[in-house]
Amino acid sequence: MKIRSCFLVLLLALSTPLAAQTFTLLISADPVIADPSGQVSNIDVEFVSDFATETLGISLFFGYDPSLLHVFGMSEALPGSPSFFSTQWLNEPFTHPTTGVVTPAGVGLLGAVFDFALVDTILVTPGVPTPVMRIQVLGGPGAFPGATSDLVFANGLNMPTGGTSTNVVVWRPSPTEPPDDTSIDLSSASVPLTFVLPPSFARGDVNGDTAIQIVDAILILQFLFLSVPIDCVAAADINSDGAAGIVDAIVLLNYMFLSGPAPIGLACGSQLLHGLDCAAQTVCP
Ligand SMILES: [Ca+2]
Ligand SMILES: [Ca+2]
Repeated sequence: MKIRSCFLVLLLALSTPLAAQTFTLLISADPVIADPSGQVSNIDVEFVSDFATETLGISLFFGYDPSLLHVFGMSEALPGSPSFFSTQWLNEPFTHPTTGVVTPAGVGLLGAVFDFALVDTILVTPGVPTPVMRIQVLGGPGAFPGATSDLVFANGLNMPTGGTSTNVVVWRPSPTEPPDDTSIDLSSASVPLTFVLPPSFARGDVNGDTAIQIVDAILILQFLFLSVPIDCVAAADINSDGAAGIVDAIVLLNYMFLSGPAPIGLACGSQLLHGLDCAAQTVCP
């Protein structure tokens, strides 16, 4: 996940002064669960151009408060298949192995070049958002319900690869004209994140009816083998190993009929979600 210096070199090599154009970022975010071990929330990033263009590449940098927010993962959402795509993020400070330079935690980056041959580019229609990436986040160790924190796409962040950042889109008016890069309009590229209570659920009460009964074990098996949906997968993860599996149905049946161990975290409340889906159950057994 290490961005290569050749990408930045390419950006510079492609740079030829043209008339300034405007690219704007659109950012939408789910509320973040205020629990470091809670559910993954998504932040989606798109960019919009105010003119028709071939887009050749993009680099984006963002900053966040690592005490409130942890980046869990990043994925690309670009149309087509970029020749180069790289992401990096720092939830902890980073010490460069050779220079010893320490970069503070709380920065992330994305770099994409759509085609090094400059053939398969992205054609952008004015005003139509182009998806760029999805950032998956968790509440950081200091997050609490009601907290707010901004995710900011900013120039000038210190990068672990050295130097500072500039958010830029590389584009050209047509295949016969030279490429240029334009800094993205960052005036709206900050999004306030809100932190909410984790879903409340009880392992074993898969249907959320306040009782643990054989129907709950049956629901786990139907979910696994018949693709019958359940609202709270986390409640079906009886042994709290991060997945719903046949062992969970077995452990639950052992608990009910053979005095086996109770589901881990049986008491209703905020519990480890392991990133599993869960629509909050509002009732407890
Ligand atoms: Ca139940
Ligand atoms: Ca399990």
